[in-house]
Amino acid sequence: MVRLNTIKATAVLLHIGVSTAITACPGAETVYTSTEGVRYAICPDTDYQGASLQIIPGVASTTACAARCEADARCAKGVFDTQTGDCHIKDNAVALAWVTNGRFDVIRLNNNFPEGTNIAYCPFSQTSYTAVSATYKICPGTDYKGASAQMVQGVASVTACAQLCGSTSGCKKAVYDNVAQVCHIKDTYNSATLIWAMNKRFDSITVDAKINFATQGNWTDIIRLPVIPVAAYVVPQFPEPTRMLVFSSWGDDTFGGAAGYTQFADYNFKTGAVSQRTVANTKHDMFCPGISSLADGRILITGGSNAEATSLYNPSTNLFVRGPDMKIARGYQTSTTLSNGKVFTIGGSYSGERGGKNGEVYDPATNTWTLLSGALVEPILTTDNEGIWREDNHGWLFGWKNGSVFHAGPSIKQHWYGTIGTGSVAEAGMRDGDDAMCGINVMYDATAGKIFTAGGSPDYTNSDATQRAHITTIGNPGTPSTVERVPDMTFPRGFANAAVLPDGTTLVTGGQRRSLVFTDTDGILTPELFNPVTKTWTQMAPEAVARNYHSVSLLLPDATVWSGGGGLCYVGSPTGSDAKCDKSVDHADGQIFSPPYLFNPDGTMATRPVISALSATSVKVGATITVTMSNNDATTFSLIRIGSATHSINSDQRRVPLTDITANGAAHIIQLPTDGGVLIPGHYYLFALSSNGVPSVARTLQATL
Ligand SMILES: *[C@@H]1O[C@H](CO)[C@@H](O)[C@H](O)[C@H]1NC(C)=O
Ligand SMILES: *[C@@H]1O[C@H](CO)[C@@H](O)[C@H](O)[C@H]1NC(C)=O
Ligand SMILES: [Cu+2]
Repeated sequence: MVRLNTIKATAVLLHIGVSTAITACPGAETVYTSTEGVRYAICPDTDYQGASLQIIPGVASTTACAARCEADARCAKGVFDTQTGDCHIKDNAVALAWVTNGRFDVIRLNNNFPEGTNIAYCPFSQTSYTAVSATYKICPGTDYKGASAQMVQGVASVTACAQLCGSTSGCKKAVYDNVAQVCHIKDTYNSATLIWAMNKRFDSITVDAKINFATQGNWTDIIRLPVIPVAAYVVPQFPEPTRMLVFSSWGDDTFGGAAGYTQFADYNFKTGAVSQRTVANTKHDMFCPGISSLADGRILITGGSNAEATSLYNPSTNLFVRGPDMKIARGYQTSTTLSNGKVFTIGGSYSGERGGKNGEVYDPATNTWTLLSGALVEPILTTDNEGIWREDNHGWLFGWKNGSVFHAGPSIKQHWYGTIGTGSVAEAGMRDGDDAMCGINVMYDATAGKIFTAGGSPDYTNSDATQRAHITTIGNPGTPSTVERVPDMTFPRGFANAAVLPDGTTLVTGGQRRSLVFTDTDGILTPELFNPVTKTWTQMAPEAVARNYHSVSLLLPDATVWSGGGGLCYVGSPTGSDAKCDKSVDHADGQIFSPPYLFNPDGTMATRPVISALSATSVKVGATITVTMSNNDATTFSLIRIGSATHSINSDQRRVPLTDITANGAAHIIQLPTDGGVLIPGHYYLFALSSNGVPSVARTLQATL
């Protein structure tokens, strides 16, 4: 490809009169739209001063100049000289000064999303091309970011590139570089990790494989938020939740230091409404906290960047109040709600002093923390190449019977904590041969004491992730755990997230082949669904955005799953510079996944069972409730505790299948579990499932002591 000489400045010497620097178009802008739907804004009587890539003489009009800009894959900006008919083609490489000047009209690429933005659907009109073995969809102005298996030089057109993909074994995706005339062939190994993004220089080529909704599910378009959802929780609400609160740190997309305030976004997943709020009154930078929902629905957020601080969010007032400081300052600790309604936390050497972060308990009744001298942290440390700073982070904790806590990982061994009196710790069993930091962990069947775990990596970062998965079964506190290795995931995943679904399957989203904080390298876009009955994994439809470090997932009341976040760069303090930050791995967004159970075999939406009434919305652990259906097709019921998530930890979520049911027509009389260690007090989604496994929309049920 011949590189064109850079041609100096647009008519700087020809200026007549005074030109004023501007940052927005002072007049009325018009829009030029190409046949494919690529949009350019045209601002009359203004000029971009600075180097042009090319000057095309004899162009008839401003729109004709816009069409020439569109035809040139390098062109992001153009200037039309109304006196000479010169059309100046410019890119984004040189800074241009935008000024008023009656002689010129300015043209700029102005699509819905800026260049570089990740996308889930082609924003332009696609064309189809049938090559040797398959039909390809060609989406102009977009790129698949990620490793190429092969780069072929001197390919004349995008269709020639599609043809090349068609004749290359394993090629499901390709990218054509219109400037360098290079065809990038993407292989099967990497295709689960390719990120689709706006980039005018390239055209993306994809095998036109129809998603089978009934087996792979379906993702919404990307939902964009004002802050990176590093942490998130669903706000308890009757008859069903409608909102999620998500938060980052003091910055929407940055952290560092202890700033004493936190950026939140309030996202209503029913209406799509999004708003931002800064929470400053608790003087708590809540980046890298523990999160636990209390029996009364308040959310306790502990430590993080202001490491001793705690904040309590009250869903009935939508306000935060400062809670009592923890006895030990912590960051990256896990907390979990107990059978007696108290909250246990342990670990967290990422913030505050390092090491010795033994357990302590919060009692909501007295609003106090009590240190447990016998709940030692030492036994649960991993062996991390960064040392103690990381070794007590993100414990996999599950509140269980009689105030106990089962520790399922990420260390090699599992443990029992006692939280009564001065506390205790005892070994429970052997999980695996390697530490699995930031692996997924979920109690998918509390009635049977079943915990599912998978992925993670031996060291916190810069460490190959594992594909291994296990089911741990626990009985009475203090008794040995039983660990069963189950089939591996297809993909190794560090920093993945898990959401247990009403039918007991677990959806694992995101994660990367090698854990490496603040990167999207080898981020796995293909989720996998684990079925604990058949012990099989099924690959789901790919999500659009890599969800690695600082991502979350949460089950929503309509039995869909929110998956979002990733990124958040360290800049030292609120005045720090983000010059060294890779903003392309910041994901202030999410997508919602509809699992296969929501679809009929033909891909249409399945008819859901409908819960028309609950005999009570707030009941004691062990009570009996009557659930009335507006249709009779409900055969099984389950409770899933409403979740909170950060750093692959969601200690609030647990599924409690309901097994003691007497059906009487549309009414189902359900006996709830009698042990608060199984039915941890708090707010649950109550789901009914039809005989073919279609879940209802949940009703909220509060379990109290
Ligand atoms: C799949 O999701 C897309 C994006 O939200 C939506 O337009 C489409 O209707 C969905 N398909 C089905 C069958 O639900
Ligand atoms: C409950 O735990 C306490 C202390 O951890 C112990 O003394 C007591 O025996 C346990 N009770 C039951 C019923 O297991
Ligand atoms: Cu973090």
